[in-house]
Amino acid sequence: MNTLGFDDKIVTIERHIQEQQKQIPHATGQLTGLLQDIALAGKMIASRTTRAGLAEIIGATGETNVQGEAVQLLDIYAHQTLFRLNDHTGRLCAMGSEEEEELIQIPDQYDNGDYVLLFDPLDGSSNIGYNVSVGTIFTIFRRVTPSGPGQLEDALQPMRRIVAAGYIVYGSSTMMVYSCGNGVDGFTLDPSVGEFLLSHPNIKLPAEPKYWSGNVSYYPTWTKGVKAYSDWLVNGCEGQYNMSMRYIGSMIADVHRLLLSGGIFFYPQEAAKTQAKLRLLYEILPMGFLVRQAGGYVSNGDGPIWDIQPDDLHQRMAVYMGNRDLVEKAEAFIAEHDK
Ligand code: AHM
Ligand code: MG
Repeated sequence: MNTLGFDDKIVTIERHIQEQQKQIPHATGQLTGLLQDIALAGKMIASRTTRAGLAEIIGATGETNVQGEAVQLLDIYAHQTLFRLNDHTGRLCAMGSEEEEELIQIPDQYDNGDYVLLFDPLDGSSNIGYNVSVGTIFTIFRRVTPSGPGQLEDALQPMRRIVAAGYIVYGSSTMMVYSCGNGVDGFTLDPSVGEFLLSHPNIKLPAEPKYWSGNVSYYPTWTKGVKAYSDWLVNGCEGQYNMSMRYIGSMIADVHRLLLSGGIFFYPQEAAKTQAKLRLLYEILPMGFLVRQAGGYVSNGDGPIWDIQPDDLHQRMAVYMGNRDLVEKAEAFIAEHDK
């Protein structure tokens, strides 16, 4: 038994990505390089987040991003690291970032490639000041336009078209979790050698859910159906499940826990608003893809998100993800009270 707790072999993320690529039809090696560069970006960002308590690094820049939120210095560092590692490789035809309003084009001097990379450079960044886990979320699509600079339609694709998605969570340890559509695998960064090593192979949501996770301080703003669902959870699910409640307020950390413990993570729409908070492309599609790959179900409260066609880079949506029966229960309450 080695120190990571598995018996026979040590698998680096590089090796794992190469093996995954063999199973993807028409893969040329570009995807392998792209995922490896994302892992490298994760290591570079991790080295900064662990120093985030230092005065010169932490703190807001004084600017607001396109979502109207205060921009943290680490957000910018994470965004620029991802951009600068990927703009010149010839693998991408465009990028999209939660921190940028428009689709990001590949600079003219570099070649355009077959893929589009979308990322939330530092999810949960409002938590940095509290030393709470934050993370980078990414999605990779194959372009749909034939060649040249990427277009909006290359980025606006549904969950079912994702080629690869994942996240790097900067917590008590740094982990990269990703899927190319063949299950979900998790790697822990060994800082002494600077490598992500396979520590959580083939992650599946446990059948016995452990935690439900939603910000109940918004209860007064919710619809009757969401209130009824939340009441059902708070009151012990009529004895059907033995769950406790956890909510970090950093989606990446809440969904990471969900993947390992089972349960439900939900962020509903406020009754009076037309849009919810979480971003479809940058947060819901990639994290939902992983939950689905781990055996779960992802809904907007009305039905599956799997086929929903995004219509805007920064579109927001309600989301319920986790063990299928718990998500379907939410849908049932919403159907009963809100329709
Ligand atoms: P961010 O991308 O600006 O960090 O915002 C998204 C975060 C999610 O990580 C988290 O699930 C949510 O906002 C928490 O929101 P709230 O504080 O309203 O519960
Ligand atoms: Mg985010």
